[in-house]
Amino acid sequence: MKITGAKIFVGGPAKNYVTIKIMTDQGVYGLGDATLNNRETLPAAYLQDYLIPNLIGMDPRNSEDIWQFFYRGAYFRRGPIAMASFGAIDMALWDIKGKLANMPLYQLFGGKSRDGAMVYAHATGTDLEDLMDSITAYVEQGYKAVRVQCGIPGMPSASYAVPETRGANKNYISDFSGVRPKIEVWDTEKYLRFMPGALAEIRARFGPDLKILHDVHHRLTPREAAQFAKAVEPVGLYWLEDPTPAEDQNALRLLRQHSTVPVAIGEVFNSIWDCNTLIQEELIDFIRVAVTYAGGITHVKRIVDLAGLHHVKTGFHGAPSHSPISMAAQHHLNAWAPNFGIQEYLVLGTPECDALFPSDHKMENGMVYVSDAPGLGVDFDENEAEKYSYRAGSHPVVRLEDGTIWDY
Ligand code: KDG
Ligand code: MG
Repeated sequence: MKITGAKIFVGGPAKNYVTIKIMTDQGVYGLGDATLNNRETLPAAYLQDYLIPNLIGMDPRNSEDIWQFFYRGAYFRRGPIAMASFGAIDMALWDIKGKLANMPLYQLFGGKSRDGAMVYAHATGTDLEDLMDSITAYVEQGYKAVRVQCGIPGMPSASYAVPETRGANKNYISDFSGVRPKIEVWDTEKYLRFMPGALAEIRARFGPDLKILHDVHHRLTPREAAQFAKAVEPVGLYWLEDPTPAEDQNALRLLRQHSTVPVAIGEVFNSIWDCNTLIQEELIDFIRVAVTYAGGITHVKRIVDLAGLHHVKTGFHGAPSHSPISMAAQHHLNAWAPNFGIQEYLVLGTPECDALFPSDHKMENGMVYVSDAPGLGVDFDENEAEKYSYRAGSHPVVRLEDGTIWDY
């Protein structure tokens, strides 16, 4: 069996998805997602110029050898662009394998460990009451877990994932006005003064059962993160996400000495080498990698197994960054993983997105039910894809009030 060709598509509704379709001499094709927010043309070029010419003629069933060929053969290894590109090929090869076996991927991993996988939604508000309304709306839809982000009184501009106007939804993934970013202004002191009390009020309003998550988006120093974690301990958070910059893995030691709040990290990690110290030293409770940026199913499955040895659960990244193709790969991993924790979930659901990526993975009452269709269980409509093209976008850049650059 041989790979005969592959096509790349960049574009999508409200987002530039990078989709690969790998064709074979037996008519079976596989789909993969290489979307890398606001840098989408780079994995597309890596795939087109370097990886696809090598793929042609390879046996698609040898997904492990193909992964090793690209990873170890690259010499300059890792990094989000390369790993997103390898990840997309890997997903597509697993898709082909599942279709050949006539089985959904979770069966190839070892079968189901659960019927439905719990997901969390993103609640947000310009102020606490606006946020409470947003949480209420998700609770009424049956969500058991909600991430909460709130505007901070006196903060000079809206901060991460918080809209400028009440009741609005924030598209914090891409501002499509071009590659020059908007500037957001941040003030740690105001955040530290306000946020612990806000989280306590949310717990008081919604009671003990709601799983409350909060994302600091890498903005605190180790000492501030330890102070914050200690202050929010009585809230009983399900997790505290990215309290410190991801590069500084030592930062978590101080937090761990001062608090037992569960920590979730890893959405910007792209290999097992970024995770292994944090996992093996048991400095985190949830690993946030995504099949897209972390080398696909083959590599993420290794991370999940390592995590399982150290009481670390999965909490895969699922911001609208990822297309329904990589979300489908995660649905299969979530159905199987013995150490599954929770899934961030925001992608499916718009009619345009469903038309471009038809699938019967289902979301009900805050749970995802994986499809039983062979392979990934998601398709890609090339005619629909013609409606979309690449649009340049950017994430905001963050500065302190005096102009100093800070982490986004
Ligand atoms: O592109 C950046 C987003 O993926 C990120 O800001 C989302 O932090 C995020 C989250 O937890 O979903
Ligand atoms: Mg995050």
